[in-house]
Amino acid sequence: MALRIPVVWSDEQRLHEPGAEIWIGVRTPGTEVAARADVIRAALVDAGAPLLAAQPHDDSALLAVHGPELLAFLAGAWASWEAAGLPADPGQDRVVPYIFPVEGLLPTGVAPLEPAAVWARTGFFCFDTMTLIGPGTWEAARAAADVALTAVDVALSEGAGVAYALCRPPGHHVTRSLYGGSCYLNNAAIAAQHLRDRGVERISLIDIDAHHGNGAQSIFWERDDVLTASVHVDPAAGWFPHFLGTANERGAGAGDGANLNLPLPPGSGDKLWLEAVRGATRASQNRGAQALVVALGVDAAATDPESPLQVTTRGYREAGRILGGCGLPTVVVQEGGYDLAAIGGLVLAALEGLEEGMAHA
Ligand code: SP5
Ligand code: ZN
Repeated sequence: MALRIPVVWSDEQRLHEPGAEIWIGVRTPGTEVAARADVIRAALVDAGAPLLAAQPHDDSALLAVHGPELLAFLAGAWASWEAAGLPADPGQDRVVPYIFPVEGLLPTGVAPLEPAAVWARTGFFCFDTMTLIGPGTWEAARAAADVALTAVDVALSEGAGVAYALCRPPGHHVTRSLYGGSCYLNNAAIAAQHLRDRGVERISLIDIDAHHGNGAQSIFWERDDVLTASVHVDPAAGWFPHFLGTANERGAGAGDGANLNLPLPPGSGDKLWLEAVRGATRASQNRGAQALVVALGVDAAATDPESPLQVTTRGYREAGRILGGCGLPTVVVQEGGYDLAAIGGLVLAALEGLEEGMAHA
């Protein structure tokens, strides 16, 4: 039977070419490549899924989640880098940071200067050295946000109830004011906020990428209208994003109790991972969620080069069933997943499971 979930896509997303990742000072090949989206799209189209073009949305939908300074930086970063001549001298063809305004550098009450030097500005907006900007990066990231926003509109439209946003570059590591982790705009958080702005009062954002969904956690930290839950390999065991993602982080103020982290030991397989997915789903039901955003990374798969989790294709199918079992309007947003030979089948399995789960809800 054909997959019925509409797949939202924009060709402009292919324009981002990371070129490389700078890891411990070494220039290694970029992992978040356009071919990722190509193989996922091919698998879904082969399975019969309808493909929809993203519709342009106003910047206001991005500004509801991100600071205007971050958006202005991202939109102009490549042009400034090029105008400063940096691709020729010293020969760096991507925008990359070198100094960061980390907390301990600044006396209490002293805010960092926004650097005047082009080469220092990147560290004001970016938290790692892995997430490079080239000529088409902004166009692609902006298109990915439109893909997520369009998926919300489709899911809320008569009859659909569900849509898959084939976003690339991914987004779940981006906070209100900082990008990183191969991500530039937080597509899933933008989708959740768009659901709120279209009148859905309580949302759950469940992140099953192998890495902690630190971006949405931070963006919705003090809010109780968007539950954020993340199932990920334990950062305390040595994994990205290293500095946060523990179970102690529960939200604050009005959002106290509205963030749920479910870190798993490296090597965890279907059993532990699916228990955590069930835990996130239960929490979402207990809080009375009326719509679901799923940040779907398929890098928890056993063959993925970027994570030590050992989830199978059957595991991803079952996760889809569990999430679909909520019977809520659902927007699935693509995050990580780097094994080009596997990710098409993994996303397809998750979406087939979701469709099954929704049918039985
Ligand atoms: C969206 C997403 O899945 N982002 C994950 C980014 C995690 N990157 C951390 C990379 C850690 C270093 N890995 C060494 C690979 C060298 N190319
Ligand atoms: Zn990931």
